Amino acid sequence: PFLENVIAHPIFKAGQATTTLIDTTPELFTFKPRRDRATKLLNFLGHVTVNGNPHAKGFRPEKIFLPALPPKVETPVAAPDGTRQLLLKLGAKKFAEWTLKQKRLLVTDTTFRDAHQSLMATRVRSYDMLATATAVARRAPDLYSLELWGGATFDTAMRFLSEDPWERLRQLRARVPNICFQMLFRGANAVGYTNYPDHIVAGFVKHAAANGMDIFRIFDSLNYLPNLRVAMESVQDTHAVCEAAICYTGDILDERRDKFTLQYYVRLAKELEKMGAHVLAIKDMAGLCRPYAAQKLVKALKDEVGLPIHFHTHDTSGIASASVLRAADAGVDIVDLALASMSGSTSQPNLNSIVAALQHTPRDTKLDLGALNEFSDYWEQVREFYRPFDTAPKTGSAEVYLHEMPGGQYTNLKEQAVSMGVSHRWPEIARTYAEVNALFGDIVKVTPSSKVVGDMALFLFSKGIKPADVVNLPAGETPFPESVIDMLSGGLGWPEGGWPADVSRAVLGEKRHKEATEKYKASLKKAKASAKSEKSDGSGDLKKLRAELAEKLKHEPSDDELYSHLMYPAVFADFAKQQREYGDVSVLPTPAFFYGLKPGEEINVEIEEGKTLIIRLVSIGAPDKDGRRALSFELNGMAREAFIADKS
Ligand code: PYR
Repeated sequence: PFLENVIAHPIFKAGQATTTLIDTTPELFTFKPRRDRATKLLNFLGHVTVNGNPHAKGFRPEKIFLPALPPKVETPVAAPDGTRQLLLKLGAKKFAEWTLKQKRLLVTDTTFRDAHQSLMATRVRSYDMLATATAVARRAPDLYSLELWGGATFDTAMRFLSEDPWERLRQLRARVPNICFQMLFRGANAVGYTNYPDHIVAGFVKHAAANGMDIFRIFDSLNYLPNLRVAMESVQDTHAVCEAAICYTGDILDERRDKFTLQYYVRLAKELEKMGAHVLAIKDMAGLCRPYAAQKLVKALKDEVGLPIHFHTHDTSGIASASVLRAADAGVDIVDLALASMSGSTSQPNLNSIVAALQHTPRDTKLDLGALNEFSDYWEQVREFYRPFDTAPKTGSAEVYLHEMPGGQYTNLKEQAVSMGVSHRWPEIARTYAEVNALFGDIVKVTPSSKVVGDMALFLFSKGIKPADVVNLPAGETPFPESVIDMLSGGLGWPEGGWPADVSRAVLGEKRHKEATEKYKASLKKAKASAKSEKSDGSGDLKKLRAELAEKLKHEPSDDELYSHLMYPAVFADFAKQQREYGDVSVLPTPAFFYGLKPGEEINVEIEEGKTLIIRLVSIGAPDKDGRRALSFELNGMAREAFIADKS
């Protein structure tokens, strides 16, 4: 440490050190305690063991979890080439043509992203994905893609798991060199909840593609297409596939619902084709696309649009597999499915069973069912670790056709109801959600518009205001949630036909309502006038933002840090602090991360390739007079202690 201090000293650095430096510079003898990685991890484990992980909702399991056994890999067999090599060889356009020519039904496995976003509030850690990733690359190389990033994963990785989302992407890429990686991208909202300036969206896309992302599914939460343009063009500037989505809501078979008709979706799809999409996604985020509607929609789109079609749905109703099979019959090219033990309910339909259903038929997926079943066995064990978050409904329910809530929102809103102490009134809340949708003029509901509907529903519910009565409230005088005010002011873009005037007036007040109406009219003109976005390069602004962040971090930020900060400034700041304090906690096994260790429990922690710590908790001491407990550990057989303030 003394030499480190000398070397780090400004006088030494400036090459002006003489032998008197030591005598004249007493601070050289103050040593920062060396907090190596192991010490930091022991402190983290100590804190969680004594006080619980603040993100584990107070759940303290009695048992010691056995590690989940990852699926077998026949080493050293290298991963065979897959869609990633094909994409890199052909380029996105030709890759899309290849996609179109495949007879087999192509499959995206959503286990690493939407499945856990929709079942377990997006809590699955990199650790559990990495443990099976090598097997996936070798034993399911015929998957079309792995959806593993974007959506809510970016935020929750930092916020609840103390993990760097960029590291997750790179580590998975290193283990899966052969299957295309796919992410969900919220158009102008990127991976956040608000609209970002064009150059931030463009910079984010470029950085993600450079770190291994291959397919970007881009959507807008109101199907407001101008919001897709910058992201779509940015993806087109990389090697990656630009998959543009139409978000599906309503029911095209119901003639009384004349807003979201077959013609509406076909028109959007044609627009997206013109905007340069390589692939078209049907994003049925709530699982509303019933089997015969799926068939009709896919057939119409296959007839009218020349792009490969990728069908995404959720099994909230319990019959989404039927929709997948009908879509397959109608010629859909790719479908999203989740491994058996991570499927069903608000997640995607069952990948393993669909593979089995299509065996020996013209749309046989050619995937290895035995391997998929082993993967599913692995996730069945892993899912146990996430019990406190695993709150999805146990069975399918036709209630979804009433409330139209996205799979990813359902468990979240229910959690909010629990925290407000009104979970027993869930059916009323679900009904209020549906009524708020009607109040807003029947809109597409997906992040972030779905969150606004949820915010409004909880607000009205807690105030005892009926949604239908909102238009009778004095204009602009009720303290509606900020998200509602922003959305009706055009902050997210515009729904088909704009917002209902009476609702806009009641929420915004007369003056702001008039301004919003003008803004809406201008947007209609602009949408017609501009064929291409007028994307500024924004490099000056990024430079400034970078400098501001450098000031905060006290070092030059990397691109990872810059984009994490730009998306979630407060969350990123907390995450960076946590990292300084405890280091990289993503290396810990999941039960240890959430629940700490029990006396006698031992874990292996690989802190880098080939460097493993064996950590054993020996005992937990009684609190001393200051309320601190001494925890005795063995670290690779050597005794170590950590002193932890007991706040429990
Ligand atoms: C998301 O934006 O996170 C969705 O899953 C729709």
